[in-house]
Amino acid sequence: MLRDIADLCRRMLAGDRRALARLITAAEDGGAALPAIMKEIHSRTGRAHVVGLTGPPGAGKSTLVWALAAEYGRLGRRVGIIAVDPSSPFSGGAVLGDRVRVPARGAPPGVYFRSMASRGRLGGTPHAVRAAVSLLDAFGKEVVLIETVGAGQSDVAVRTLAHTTVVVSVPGLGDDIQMMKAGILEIADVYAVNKADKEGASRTAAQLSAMIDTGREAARAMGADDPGGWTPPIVCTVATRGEGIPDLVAALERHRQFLQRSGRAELLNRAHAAAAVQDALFTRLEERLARPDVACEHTRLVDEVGARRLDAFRAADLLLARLGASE
Ligand SMILES: Nc1nc2c(ncn2[C@@H]2O[C@H](COP(=O)(O)OP(=O)(O)OP(=O)(O)O)[C@@H](O)[C@H]2O)c(=O)[nH]1
Ligand SMILES: [Mg+2]
Repeated sequence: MLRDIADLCRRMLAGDRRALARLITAAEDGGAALPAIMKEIHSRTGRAHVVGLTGPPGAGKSTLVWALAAEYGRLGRRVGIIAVDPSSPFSGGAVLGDRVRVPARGAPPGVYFRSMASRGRLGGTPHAVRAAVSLLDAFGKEVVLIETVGAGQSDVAVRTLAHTTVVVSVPGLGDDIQMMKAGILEIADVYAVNKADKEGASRTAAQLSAMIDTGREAARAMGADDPGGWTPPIVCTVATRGEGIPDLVAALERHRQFLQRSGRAELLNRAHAAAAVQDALFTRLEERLARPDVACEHTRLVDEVGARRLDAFRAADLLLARLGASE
């Protein structure tokens, strides 16, 4: 199987789309394929501009992603799209009927599209998405767009993959903005106010703008780092008609250039590497904990902690000692 992976990687690197698709599937299946893929391709990655789009269900993220891909295509850029489907019925199930999974007219030429289940993993974006981004990057995609639904942690996790994060909102979402304030608004490098053909787009844009100012003042008052000379632009779009899309692409390009110019690209690259190592470490740990002898000891220690005979940290130390010994 692992020899197959190496062979598929060679074919993918030579431009074979079917090999690319099979590798993403293998990454989704997890197991030993994932490390085998990363071993083959990691050194070939790091070139793509990875853009994460997040926002409330039904905001028009998919439509926007397709419009962006078409615009990048017109500019001669090679684009890959990953749509992370929430597997939880809680986040987005209600708007399923309204979803644009794949537009009827199909992908714009040269665009690779892939939908992936998030599997509801706590902590959001799973390894498979990270691997898929790496695969598209190694395949030669210059821009990778990732759509995640802004209803859980995955939208925050997307930052551990993306260079540029776009938060999509829609007019009249006063309450949602309140909700988003709590977390996801802060992660935006660029704001898109989509459905600008509806009432109240400029009011929503003004609210966002006021919120960015307040957030910055609060951050300054708390002595936080200066955001480094980047003010997140707010772009109004009508994704269904392609309006505002060239402006949005221009904003994404400006952010990419800002990252390069300011040295932040390096810092981001380091942060992404740290997140990848941490994920890999936890995966390895989970794998080892699943070994029958260790799993048995694990259960016993949990019982001990439950019975107040042992505290959780001591149990963890004992387990780690056991893992070291079982190497
Ligand atoms: N009026 C208007 N409708 C839009 C616009 N953009 C998208 N829509 C519509 O909004 C609905 C939802 O669009 P999607 O692109 O599926 O939204 P989404 O954010 O990807 O939705 P989920 O992935 O389900 O969270 C569809 O019926 C789109 O046609 C827009 O700019 N204006
Ligand atoms: Mg969608």
